[in-house]
Amino acid sequence: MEQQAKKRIYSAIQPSGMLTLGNYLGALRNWVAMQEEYDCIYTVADLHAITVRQEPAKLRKQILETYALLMAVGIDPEKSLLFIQSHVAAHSQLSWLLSCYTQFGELSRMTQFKDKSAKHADNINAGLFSYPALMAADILLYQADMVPVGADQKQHLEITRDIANRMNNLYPNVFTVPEPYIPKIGARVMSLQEPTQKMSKSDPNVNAWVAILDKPDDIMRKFKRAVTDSDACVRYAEGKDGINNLMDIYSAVTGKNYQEIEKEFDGKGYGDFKLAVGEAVVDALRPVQDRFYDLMNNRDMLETTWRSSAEQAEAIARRTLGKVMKKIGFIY
Ligand code: ATP
Ligand code: LTN
Repeated sequence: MEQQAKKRIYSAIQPSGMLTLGNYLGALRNWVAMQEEYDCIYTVADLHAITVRQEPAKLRKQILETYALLMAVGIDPEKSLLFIQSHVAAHSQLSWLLSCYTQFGELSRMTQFKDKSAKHADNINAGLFSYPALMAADILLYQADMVPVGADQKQHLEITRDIANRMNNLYPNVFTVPEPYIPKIGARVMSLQEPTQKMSKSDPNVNAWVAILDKPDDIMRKFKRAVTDSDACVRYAEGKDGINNLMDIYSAVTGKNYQEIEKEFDGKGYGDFKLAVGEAVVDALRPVQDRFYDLMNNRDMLETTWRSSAEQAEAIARRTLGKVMKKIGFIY
């Protein structure tokens, strides 16, 4: 019997500074798990990053670190493609083509555009506005079947689907219309200081979030200071947002369920629990950090890896770009 091809997954992350425990438990751990079942293509979205002003040396460092960190968490370039978006020119090329099939009105409705243009009022550039056309190009170039995205990117995936359907109506079968992928497991990690808000690296209060590369002492300090409640009993319940969040984190890194955690800390105070969560997170991140620093000392290997992945990606991307250009009417 002919073997059915694996479904293809595409995802990307911007190299916009420190990745957090939220990015790790909510997104990257799933990226790693999906490699076993799917044909995965992962990208460091550096072209997206310049929609807000970047300092050249800092951007270069962040692209390199984000790439190394993706390998350190377990993305395996032998199993998946892992490359830097700007290394495959077809992303920019298809983005232009798609932007001519994307309407001003629909781009104006994007909440990320509205938020970011309010935040960067001095630099509301055309790239920030047409950001979704580049994201659609990323996904559609590889004819991806599924895209794992968090809540904040759902609207961008919707517009990608609209663009793909519009193109398919004009030029039959040009694109696969991607589905959102909702992972089976996936923690939503909340701020350690305001546990009703999601943990976010752009939070100016550094005690609210844990970076994947934070030192053990800093991780322990942040957990010791985590906001809890006055109930003094480790149990999962409505209104106990701080404790619920710590239980979710503990569960995600140890594999224990709520019942097991409640039993383990029966009769113990929050102090003991916070220490245990901190230590479990330190233990979970230690191998990632060790691999990261090894990789950063091996720049040649990183370069060889991203080049090889980009070459393989390019072969797929050029095929799609050629098809689109021919259908539109270019002499290709
Ligand atoms: P920012 O805080 O600057 O908006 P971010 O930390 O939300 O950035 P993104 O780059 O927008 O990070 O997200 C990358 C991926 O990580 C997305 O898939 C997103 O859903 C996931 N993610 C980010 N924060 C969390 C969190 N606290 N819990 C679970 N998943 C998260
Ligand atoms: N916009 C996304 C990153 C991103 C992406 C993509 C995600 C760029 N291209 C394609 C999924 C598919 C973000 O900022 N999180």
